[in-house]
Amino acid sequence: MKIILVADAHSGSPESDFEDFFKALSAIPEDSTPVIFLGDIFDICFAVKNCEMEFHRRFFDWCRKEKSRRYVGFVEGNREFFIYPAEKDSFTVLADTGLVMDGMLFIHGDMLNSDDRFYRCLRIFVRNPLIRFLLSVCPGANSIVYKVKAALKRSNKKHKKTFPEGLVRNYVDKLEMASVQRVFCGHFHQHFELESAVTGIKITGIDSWENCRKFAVFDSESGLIEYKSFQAD
Ligand SMILES: [Mn+2]
Repeated sequence: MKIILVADAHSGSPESDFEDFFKALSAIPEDSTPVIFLGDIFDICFAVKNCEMEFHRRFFDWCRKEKSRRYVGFVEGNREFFIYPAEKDSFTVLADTGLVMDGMLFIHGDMLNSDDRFYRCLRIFVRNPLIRFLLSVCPGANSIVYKVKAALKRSNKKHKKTFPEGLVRNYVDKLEMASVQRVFCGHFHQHFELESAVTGIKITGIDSWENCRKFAVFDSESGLIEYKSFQAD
């Protein structure tokens, strides 16, 4: 079985506009190959009234249509808020932290870095029903959204300079999910593979669409990943 993995498009920012991403998405062959989104598909997305943009809706509509022919999974990234559970009808499976399919665990990857305390606090602060309610009733909500985005950028920059190999290794060494053999994540904007000597679990980091303009295709029979650019004929 093949699975298309899409990570970190960060679409909707000036550097990575949504139209380019949507073109690639629309060029995915019309078959039953599952597609799993590993988060940060949007540069920022609050799936709340007053904050939602037209292109967010176009993406959710595409997923809702596609889920009738294929499995469409979505794991929220650290730039995405309240998609879970609001958009659960748009996907086959929608997860806020991770989704499991056939012995594979799909996560965004933002929670691997246990050193990033500021981020962990911010995550708890922003992801709560009160904030969600305030955003939905406040007409100036978009300006708050951009403040959160700026704070995330500062925090991520500090922790993105070097790839935290030790932390990633530590995560798979300690992972206790009996059915899981392989883990896939985005977030680090680079391709990597690590195998735990303790649990034997392999973790694969998927390069970002923002960087490489390609989607990853995982072949579960060979265990290999190939990056492909999808373009309309
Ligand atoms: Mn991320």
